[in-house]
Amino acid sequence: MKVKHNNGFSWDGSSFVHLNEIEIYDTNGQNVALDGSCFSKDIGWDGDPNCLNDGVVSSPDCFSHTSDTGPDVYDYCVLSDITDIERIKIYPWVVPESLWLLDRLINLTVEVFADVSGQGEDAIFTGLLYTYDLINVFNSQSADPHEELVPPLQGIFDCPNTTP
Ligand SMILES: [Ca+2]
Repeated sequence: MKVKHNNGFSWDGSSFVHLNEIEIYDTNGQNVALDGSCFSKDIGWDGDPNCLNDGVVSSPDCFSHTSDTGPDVYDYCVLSDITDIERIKIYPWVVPESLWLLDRLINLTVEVFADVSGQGEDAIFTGLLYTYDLINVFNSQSADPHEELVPPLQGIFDCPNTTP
């Protein structure tokens, strides 16, 4: 499950991806992201993608942060098992004294894939199952997490590689 910048507008060119937590719930209401592994395309500015699934949703000090900017940067989490995803909840990185940072996240796309190989900037995502945009959901006026209900995923795809 991948969060990236959309190819449309960005705030100022400093369009990093920086998030606080990604929760991925199965149909039993369990946050299975906690058992997965999370990554950033590349890492800068003291970012740590392990903060994306550490169960802490509001720490200004533990966050992901890409090194690159632009439409091709992303964070993603790989689940440890085949999962029926019911909903996804994304918490942006919020620094109370610097809410303007949230304006970098005004145009995101979320994608759910069946599989990923490689890692970080070499990750290759295959089998796109579901996608949605988060346009102006996160900004300096809106720091709340966003929850998306994911419809039952249908289609035919190869068995995923569940080894991060
Ligand atoms: Ca966290």
